[in-house]
Amino acid sequence: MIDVKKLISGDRRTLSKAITLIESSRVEDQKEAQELLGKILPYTGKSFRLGVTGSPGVGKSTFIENFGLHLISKKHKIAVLAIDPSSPTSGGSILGDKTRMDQLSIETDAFIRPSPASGQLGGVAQKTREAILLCEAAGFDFIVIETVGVGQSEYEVAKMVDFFLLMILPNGGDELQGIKKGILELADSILINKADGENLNAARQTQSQYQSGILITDQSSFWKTEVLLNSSLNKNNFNYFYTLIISYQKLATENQRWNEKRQMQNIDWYNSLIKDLILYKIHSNKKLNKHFNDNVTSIKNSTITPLEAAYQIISEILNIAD
Ligand SMILES: Nc1nc2c(ncn2[C@@H]2O[C@H](COP(=O)(O)OP(=O)(O)OP(=O)(O)O)[C@@H](O)[C@H]2O)c(=O)[nH]1
Ligand SMILES: [Mg+2]
Repeated sequence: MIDVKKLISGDRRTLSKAITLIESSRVEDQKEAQELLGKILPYTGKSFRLGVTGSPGVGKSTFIENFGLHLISKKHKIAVLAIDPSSPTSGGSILGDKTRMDQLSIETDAFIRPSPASGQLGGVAQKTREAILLCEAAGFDFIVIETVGVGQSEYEVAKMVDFFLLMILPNGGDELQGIKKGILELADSILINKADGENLNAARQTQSQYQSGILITDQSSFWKTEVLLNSSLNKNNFNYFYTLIISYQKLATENQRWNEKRQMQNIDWYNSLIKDLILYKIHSNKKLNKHFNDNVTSIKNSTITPLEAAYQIISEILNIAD
């Protein structure tokens, strides 16, 4: 059993145990996890949720570590959740080592955790949403989610944060770095990283390329996406980004966008949970699962249309529920 009072008082061991509980796929644990989430809900929602994405090695962890230390100097408490979509079974072993963030992890006002890469329900990031809530209940007022720009995880992260930061290397356009068009549009800020030493000129060029790209795509909005240069070698750089995102929070709140965005994200989450739950129910029921697989074969053989196949499954679910 998780001690809710201890969790809310900010006890990090209890927070770790609570995250392990929500990650568990055992039915009893899931039930307890849902009860726990219900109890802590009133203590959630008061953080700044920041998502950071970018290709492997762009410098996300280094940036987050230094930015995190800056946040702590500003009296914030920071939780870092790292999603590694590349290792669905091991729970993030590839990022594991690199997310140590040695300096940040020894701070009492920091909590760092590789996030589960897979849950029974939903995509790679599903459980991360619940982990965010737990960290908030434990009093962390800045939640940073790191994800590599691989697969779908960056889209999922964009849908659960208040501010989405895309990190890019100097030189070599988006295609070379595997950056998807859609991701550029979701970014609230673009950071050209490693803007130091020999890279500085290339970084400035990349910055102006992206700036002109954004001018074309930008809609009239309360927020204009900025393209910034960063070098994590210079520790003085972090105050600018801090000021930027705090001003975002202020503007978004004044424009009613802050809450509106979160409400929409929650409704989106609710919708995707329903879809995931239905699929989960199908696969965890022997008879339904067989019917489902038989239909897959029939669809391949063109002996049934996908629509008819879906109707069959849904009416079988409804019959079971009666
Ligand atoms: N010159 C320079 N090197 C940097 C900078 N930021 C990070 N690095 C180096 O780049 C390498 C990768 O940094 P990470 O922070 O691990 O990158 P990451 O994006 O978290 O990598 P993954 O988690 O593997 O996707 C490390 O060797 C860092 O020391 C920077 O601003 N300038
Ligand atoms: Mg990293």
